Amino acid sequence: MADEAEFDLNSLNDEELTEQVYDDLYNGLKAEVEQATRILLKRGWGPEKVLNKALVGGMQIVGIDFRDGILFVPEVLQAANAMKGGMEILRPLLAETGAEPIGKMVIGTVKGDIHDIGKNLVSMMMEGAGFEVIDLGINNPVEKYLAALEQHQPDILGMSALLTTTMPYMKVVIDEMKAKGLRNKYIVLVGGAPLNEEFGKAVGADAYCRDAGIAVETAKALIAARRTAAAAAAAAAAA
Ligand code: B1M
Repeated sequence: MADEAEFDLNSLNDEELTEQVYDDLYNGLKAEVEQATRILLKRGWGPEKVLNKALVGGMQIVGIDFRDGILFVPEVLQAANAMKGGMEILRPLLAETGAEPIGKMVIGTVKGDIHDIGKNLVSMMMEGAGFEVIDLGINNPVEKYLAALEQHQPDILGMSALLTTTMPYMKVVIDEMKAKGLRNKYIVLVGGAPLNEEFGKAVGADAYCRDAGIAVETAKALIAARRTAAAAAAAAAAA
């Protein structure tokens, strides 16, 4: 059976194989998704291309059918598990920059929310861009975020939410940071499918990040701005 699948997948051209990944993700076939991921890499696709064209593309289809009541939670869980299989193969490749850490981020999905695929993707892309990432996982109450900030002293706090019912919890965390006088110590980035820029501003985040690539760009830009401002303040104090 495994041999048959191997033969079949290898015999497909890139376009057919991408379509096949969509089908295999849809059907929760983890081994096939992993195998196709390896084949695409072997054919010279970069890890980001495999991620975005094959895996994320396939998961979008799953999302549409979940929304429309064609797929249900057990099937979507299997699809998510298959996607994670592919992502695990890509993780070390995305992280392979060899660069010194350019900053540190604590990230987690907020309380009440167990979606973690997007957050994991952000973690991977941040690691790939040279950040050290401390991933708190899912369903994080405010206390856990605050404890992690104290323990790890990151540059950035990242929060993820995929539900309209859980995204307001980001404000709970930010308000608690304000109450404890911690808000300005950290850059706060938020993301997740139901959020938008307006929401990011309303909860008091530094930025909303539409996707993992934007999270990396935003993190780099805000860290650079913060370091420049700190250097200017230090120079002014010394003068
Ligand atoms: Co859920 N679910 N789900 N689900 N699920 C959604 C989010 C939903 C939109 C589906 C739908 O109806 N179309 C819907 C939410 C509706 C709403 O709130 N308006 C929904 C629902 C309703 C639910 C349940 C309530 C279903 C139920 O039980 N009846 C339930 C809730 C459970 C809970 O959390 N308490 C539930 C459960 C599940 C599963 C467990 C089955 C599974 C999660 C498995 C897992 O994550 N391990 C699941 C899945 C897989 C989805 C969909 C299909 C896919 C989400 C995903 O992984 N997308 C989703 C539909 C959809 O979004 N199309 C859906 C791929 C991922 C790469 O994208 O997460 O958006 P995304 O991440 C992006 C950006 O948003 C951004 O970058 C990422 C990468 O580019 N980003 C950040 C994300 N976090 C960031 C943090 C940052 C920066 C950027 O910080 C700096």
